[in-house]
Amino acid sequence: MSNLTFAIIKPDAVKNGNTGKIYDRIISAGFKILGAKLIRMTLAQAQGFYAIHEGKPFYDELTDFMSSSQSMVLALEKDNAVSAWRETIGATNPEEAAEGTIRRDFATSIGENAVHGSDSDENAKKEIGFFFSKSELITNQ
Ligand code: IDP
Ligand code: MG
Repeated sequence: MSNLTFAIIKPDAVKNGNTGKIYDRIISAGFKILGAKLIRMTLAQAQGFYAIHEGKPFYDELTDFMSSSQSMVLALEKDNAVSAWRETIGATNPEEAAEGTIRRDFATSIGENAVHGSDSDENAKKEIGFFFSKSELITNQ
């Protein structure tokens, strides 16, 4: 089990003014923020990041959406970070997300669902490396 995961506050949540509220959820759920930055993802970055979904019917919509405006990328630390963060964000479809989860409270649809969370330790490592250089991560506190 690793203690790292990767999160994105997606363009819908940033646009809707929910960045601060989602930060509060991250902190009150006990995660330490090791890295955070506001970016405007390029289409090529979105396509690379979501390459695993290439060919699925929602791939173009997803990569267009993720590159449509600003998002916040975050490296998070907590015991069992991957499963703890997936629990905090809830199911992909906000209609199926449990009460009190971020997607239940802030997502607008299955596509524009407020946040991303890694699905495995291996992918968490890859995804953090996709958006952060080593010098951008605070690992010595
Ligand atoms: P996850 O984000 O909960 O891990 P994935 O299945 O990995 O869900 O899908 C990645 C992202 O693709 C979702 O968060 C959502 O934004 C989008 N997505 C997934 N399924 C659909 C769909 O059926 N319609 C539109 N967008 C979808
Ligand atoms: Mg996923």
